[in-house]
Amino acid sequence: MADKLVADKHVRYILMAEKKKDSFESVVMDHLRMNGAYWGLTTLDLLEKLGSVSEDEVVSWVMTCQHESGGFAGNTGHDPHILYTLSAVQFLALFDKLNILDVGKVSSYITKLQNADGSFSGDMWGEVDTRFSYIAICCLSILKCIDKINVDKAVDYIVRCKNLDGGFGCTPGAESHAGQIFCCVGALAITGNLHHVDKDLLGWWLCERQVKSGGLNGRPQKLPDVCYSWWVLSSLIMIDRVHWIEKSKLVKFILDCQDMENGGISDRPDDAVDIFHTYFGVAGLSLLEYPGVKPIDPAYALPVDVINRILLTK
Ligand code: GRG
Repeated sequence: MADKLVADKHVRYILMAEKKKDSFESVVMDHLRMNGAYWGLTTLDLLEKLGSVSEDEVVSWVMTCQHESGGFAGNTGHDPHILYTLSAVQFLALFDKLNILDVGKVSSYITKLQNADGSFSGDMWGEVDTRFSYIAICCLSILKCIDKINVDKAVDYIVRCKNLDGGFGCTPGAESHAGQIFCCVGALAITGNLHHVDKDLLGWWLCERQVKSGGLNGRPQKLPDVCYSWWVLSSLIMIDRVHWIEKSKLVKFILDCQDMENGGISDRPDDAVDIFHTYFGVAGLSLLEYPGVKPIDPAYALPVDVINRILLTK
C-alpha cells in the first residue's frame, strides 16, 4: 500500500533505464526508443527534473533518427513512421528546440500520409487508424501548419468512426476503445470540432470504465490498467465530464502500482514496472492535480507550460 508518490525514485528509475542499454527491456524497446524517450522525458519534465539529462546529447540523437523523407524513425537507421515523428516533435518541444527542425520537410512527410477519404496512414505501408489522424493533427498544430492537410476531410473521417455508444474506434465500424477515443476527441479538440461529440453519452461510457479497485479499463469486461488513467481521464477532461469518476480512488490505484523500492509504475499493483506505465501513471496524476506534478495538457500530451510557450508565441 502506498500513500504518496515516490517522485525521486521514479526520476532515478527513468535515468537508470536510459543507462542500461544491454538490459532485456532496452533490447526489446530498441526499435521504439523514440517513444520511450518521449515517455521518459515528459515524465521528468512533469516532475521538474528535465534538467537532469544532457540536452545536447539527446537532441543530437533525435536528429540522427530523421529520414530523408522528413519523417522520424524509432531509432537511428530504422524506417520512419508517423508515431515516432510525433514523439520527436514533442521531444524537441520539451527542450524548446523546435527551431532546429525543417518544418517544411516534416510537414510534407505528414501531408503525404493523408488519404482521399481524409484518413491517415501510419507510414508508406498504408495501415489506416484514427491514432494516425490524431498524430497528424497534433504534430502539425505544434508546428503551426495544420492548413497543410485537408482538416475538414480529416474531421469527417474521425466522425465516421463514431459509434452508437458515443465512443470511437480505429476505423469506421470498429469497436469503441478508450485509446482511440483519446485520439478522436483530442483531434476534434485541437481542430475546434468537439461539437461532433455526444458529451453525455461518451462521458457515461468513459466513467463506466472505473472498476472496484478505482482503476480504469479501456473497454467493458477488461482489466484496469494505469495507462487508461491517461486515455480515459484526458478524454473526460476534454468533454468536461471528469467529475463523473471517483478521483481519490483512481489516485490510490495509481499510487498502488508504484515500485516503492526501485521506482517506476506498473499496469496493475504488484506487476513489473516499465517506462510506458511510469509516464501514464505520472501523467494521470497530473490530470488529477496531484501535488508536486506539473499540469499536462489533455489534448497535446505535453506539459501546459510547454504548450503555452508554443501556442502563445508567433
Ligand atoms: C501522445 C499520448 C500520445 C499518444 C499518441 C499512439 C497514440 C497517439 C495513441 C494510442 C492510443 C491507443 C490505441 C492506446 C491503447 C493502448 C493499449 C494499452 C492497447 C491495449 O489494447 P488491448 O486490447 O488491451 O490489448 P485491453 O486493455 O483492451 O485488454
